[in-house]
Amino acid sequence: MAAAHASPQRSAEERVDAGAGALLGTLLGDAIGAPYEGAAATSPAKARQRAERALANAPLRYTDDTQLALALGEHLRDHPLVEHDALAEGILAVLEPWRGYGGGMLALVDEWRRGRPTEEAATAIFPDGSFGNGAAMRIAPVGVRWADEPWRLGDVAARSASLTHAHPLGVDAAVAQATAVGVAAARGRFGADEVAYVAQRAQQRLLGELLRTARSLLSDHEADADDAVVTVAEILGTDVAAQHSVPTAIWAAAAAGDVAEAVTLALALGGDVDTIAAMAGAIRGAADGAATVPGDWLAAVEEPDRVRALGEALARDALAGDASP
Ligand code: F2R
Ligand code: MG
Ligand code: MG
Repeated sequence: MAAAHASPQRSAEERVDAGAGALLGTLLGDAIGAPYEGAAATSPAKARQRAERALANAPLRYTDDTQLALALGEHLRDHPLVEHDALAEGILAVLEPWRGYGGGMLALVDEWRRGRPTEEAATAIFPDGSFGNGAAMRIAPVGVRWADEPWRLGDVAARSASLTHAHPLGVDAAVAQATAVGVAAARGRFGADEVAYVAQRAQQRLLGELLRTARSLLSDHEADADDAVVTVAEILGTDVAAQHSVPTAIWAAAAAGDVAEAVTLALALGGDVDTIAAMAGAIRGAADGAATVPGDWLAAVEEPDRVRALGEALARDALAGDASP
């Protein structure tokens, strides 16, 4: 087995809690962020009010981010290396369009339904493939499952992404997000050093530059300052393009002290809030564990027990260290 991101091992109990934290962070960011998808950037103080207003409207439904993370996580239990046709079948079996899906993604699954081979369908809607953040938003399960084997994590993340988001930036950003979750789970921390680690592994020059910028923004600003959040939103972007939301989420995860703060920073950043919050929450949850997630937040969202159980199961599969189903 390859080194776990060149770091000391966490205990098995911590790793299982980290697996649950990564998936619960996805769920919380998605469900609490969803009412604000498309909102303008605001101050951290006003973002805390956004969170309170969302929580007052419980139960909060999750959206495509969590629905697809669940589909991918359940797929990985039987297909730890990812198998395109089986993953497409798993997505088709659960996809509920009312949860809010990207237009390209819905058109792509229609191609699958018509029987188009998955390899062809991946470039049927956008000739270079989608660079939307849909592959990155769902990828926390890969980070949990392959946290101990960084090279395999990259391969599996890329394969899971290319099914639906074949553009090189869609794939590379999903690998970066999976790497962030994996290194956070393995090391039990996610700060400037870990952002640098993720940036070093980027294949696409633009993504690498944006990740290095995210790292430098960490030392330039106090995360809780109003101008810091607006500056980060302007420099890194907050839109649905993977390259304009994955580095932003990675900044929020590294700037935050826990899952709740990571989600609140995403609420302040605005733009594709549910997705940035889901990705930042996943990384912070992997670093800090499910035990740090506020109980009242968990009580407000849909299916926390199912999500926790899947995260724990994937972490146990990782600890067992066997890729054969
Ligand atoms: N779709 C939404 N939110 C809007 C609807 C929610 C609303 N609340 C409601 O009630 O209806 N959110 C979700 O979509 C994002 C993830 O999208 P994904 O899966 O990446 O989709 P897609 O279609 O592949 O890409 C998104 C858009 O990006 C542009 N694009 C992508 N690749 C492109 C390319 N090669 N060339 C040109 N444009 C490209 C297109 O505009 C795509 O539609 C998340 O926010 C999730 O929460
Ligand atoms: Mg969504
Ligand atoms: Mg979104």
